[in-house]
Amino acid sequence: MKHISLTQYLVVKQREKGLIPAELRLLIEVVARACKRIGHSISKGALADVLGEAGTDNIQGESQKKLDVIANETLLEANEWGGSLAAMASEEMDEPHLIPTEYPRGEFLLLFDPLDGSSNIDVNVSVGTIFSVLRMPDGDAEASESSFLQSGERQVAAGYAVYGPSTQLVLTVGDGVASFTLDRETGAWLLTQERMTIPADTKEFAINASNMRHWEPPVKRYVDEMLAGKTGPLGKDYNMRWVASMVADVHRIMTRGGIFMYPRDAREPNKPGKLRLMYEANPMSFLIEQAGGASTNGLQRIMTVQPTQLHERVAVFLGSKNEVERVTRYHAS
Ligand code: P6P
Repeated sequence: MKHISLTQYLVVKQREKGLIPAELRLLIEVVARACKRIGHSISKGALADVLGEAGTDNIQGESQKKLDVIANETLLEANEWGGSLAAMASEEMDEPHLIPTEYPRGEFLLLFDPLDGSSNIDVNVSVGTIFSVLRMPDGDAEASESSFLQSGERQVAAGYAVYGPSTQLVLTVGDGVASFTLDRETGAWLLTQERMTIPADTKEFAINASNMRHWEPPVKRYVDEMLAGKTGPLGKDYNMRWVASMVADVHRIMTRGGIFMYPRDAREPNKPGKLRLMYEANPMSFLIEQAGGASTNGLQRIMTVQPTQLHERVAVFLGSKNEVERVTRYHAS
């Protein structure tokens, strides 16, 4: 079966649907190429000096893996000369990275978690790169943190690369979700699914159940009801998955449905959750909604949350629409 390339897919979106300007198409292609390089670094594993700790911490106070730093630098170097961007922001950097003055600046802002799930790297479990694209606000002469503080509804593109048994790129530019598989022989991203859709119902949930004693009542009620199975209030048996790599868990849901939850819990009650709004929850929410799913923080659509800080956290309930609506309803009552 002939698969079209990422470039051809994007040219069609640009030419036939006028959906994306050439600058955005170029940006997405460059990000996809950087993901290819990140995947290549990861695949070397212990054969190259890329595993283990970098010996530094990021803004979150989390120790950085060597590959966190490598992935971040790969994305910065790939994207700073192209002319599409005004600035970039990353989980691994305290402040936004302005495009150096020797390069032309463009109208887009790129945000990314360069290597999500990196604690899984040393045990060879799937990890990924998450990215989100916003426009520079009109009137901002130079990008600053405040330029990035836009709700998720203002994203013009979002996607992730998942470095698993196969390397895949999942992307939306606001016209549904397409997935591409890396052909390692030719280095091409080939379209392998034109339109990903998430079933409205599911029998599979994803949460770190070791935190059960810390959950808030609506989450406890919902998970207890699923655990009650066929004879319980939900009338069916559920299965559980938790990869502890958001990209891998979300990719499973994009592929076959399910609900992913990372709620606020009593371990750190002053924090709304663990995951980051701007470069984890928002891009994943854009993809999930474009595939017919739902994504809330328990109270509202994640993509309507108005950010106040670049690295702020948010509670996440995303996936099969009917299940997300249920657990969100439980928060309201
Ligand atoms: P826990 C990885 O560290 C991450 O940011 C997400 O990719 C993942 O879903 C979550 O944290 C796992 O958290 O508390 O289960 O280790």
